Amino acid sequence: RHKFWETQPVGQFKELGDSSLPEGPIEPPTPLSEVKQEPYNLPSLYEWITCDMGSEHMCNEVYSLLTNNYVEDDDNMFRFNYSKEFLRWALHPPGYYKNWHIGVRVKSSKKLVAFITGVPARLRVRDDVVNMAEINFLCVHKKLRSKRLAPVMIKEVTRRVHLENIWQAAYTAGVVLPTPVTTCQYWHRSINPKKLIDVGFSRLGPRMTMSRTIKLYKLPDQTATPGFRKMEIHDVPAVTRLLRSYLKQFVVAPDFDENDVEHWLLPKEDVIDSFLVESPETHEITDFCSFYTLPSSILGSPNYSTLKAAYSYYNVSTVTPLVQLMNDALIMAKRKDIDVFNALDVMQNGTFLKELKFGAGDGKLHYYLYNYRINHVLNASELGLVLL
Ligand code: YNC
Ligand code: MG
Repeated sequence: RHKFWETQPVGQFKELGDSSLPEGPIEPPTPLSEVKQEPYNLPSLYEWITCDMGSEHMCNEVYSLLTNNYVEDDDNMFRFNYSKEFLRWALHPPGYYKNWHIGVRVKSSKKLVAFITGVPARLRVRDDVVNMAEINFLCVHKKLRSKRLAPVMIKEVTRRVHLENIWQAAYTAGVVLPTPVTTCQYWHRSINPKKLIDVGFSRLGPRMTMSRTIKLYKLPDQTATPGFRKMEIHDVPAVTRLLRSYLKQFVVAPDFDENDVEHWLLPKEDVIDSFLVESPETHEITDFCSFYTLPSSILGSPNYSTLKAAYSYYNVSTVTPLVQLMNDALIMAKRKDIDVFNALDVMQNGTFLKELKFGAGDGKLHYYLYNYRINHVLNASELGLVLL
């Protein structure tokens, strides 16, 4: 069934439910001298390149490959439109390796036709903190699909990760592969329902009029929580402590240090927004919320070309009720002209989704680990990880 994935060190479907297999790495590391030193072979018309995303020209090429060929919804109405600034942020975390940003181009024309990336991350699985790669942005040009290029891309990124003495990876996909660690569901909170209905993202509910729908999703102009403000650079130590202590409860979660928090959570215009609650009395940082901005191209609308979407990232509540904190996040998203606020049912998100009028989407997202076995499929609420 899975000619490629059956050959890889990942949990296989036939092992599901066999809890006699040990949790942890599936294969031991091999000596670095035994890692293949040359790139895998590509069909002869193509060549490998390393994509320097700091170069404006290269970043533009990657941006247009993804804008025209990356992930679409099941009905092909929307396609992710990661901005160039977002791509740079996603691919330049602390300690990143330039040669994990891999392109394939046509030798003769130099046209970029495929892409895959890895970035380093420390992930904790139960009590085990593991150096991993997070793999993302796998994309093959529409005209080159179903030619088994993807397995070569995956083997090449794996080789380059191994050369850095890293043997595990985490990734997400909309497709079912051997074997999900957990399967999550997307939930959507309409902020601009009129546009969402116009472009076919959502439909007018039964016995609902447009004006009743607009009223249903209306949000206050002002946030409710005293001491709610944008995160700033001097907040990095306090946010790191808050987040580290919060993420301990999940089975799989990132092991963020202050450098990671500065990179992944400090606000960056139209890429990542983060807010916190500073107690007006004690000046303690008690709560935190964040979302990233990832627009989608609208493929068939005469009226609009872009759907502005925000995605819930990491949120921590210790004093402010999570429902109130996330309602304040929705208000901030609305102020930024976001049309829809999306969230997965990971972490404690299940406790605010219905109350804040999120509706369940049809899209599923599967989380995977490479070369690390987990014996029981996790519940989404046991997952403390959001990948971009
Ligand atoms: C996918 N998304 O099952 P089998 S997510 C992984 N992730 O293999 P071909 C995928 N594998 O089943 P196409 C996959 N999609 O025969 C398909 N596959 O064993 C498997 N779409 O290859 C598939 N981006 O080249 C099959 O298929 C084999 O031409 C078929 O190319 C696939 O970034 C793709 O959805 C996805 O651009 C590139 O359809 C293409 O269709 C495309 O004939 C639109 O491939 C964009 C899209 C995927 C977004 C993502 C995460 C990727 C994770 C990759 C796995 C990483 C493993 C860990 C590596 C490091 C290890 C260390 C240490
Ligand atoms: Mg192919």
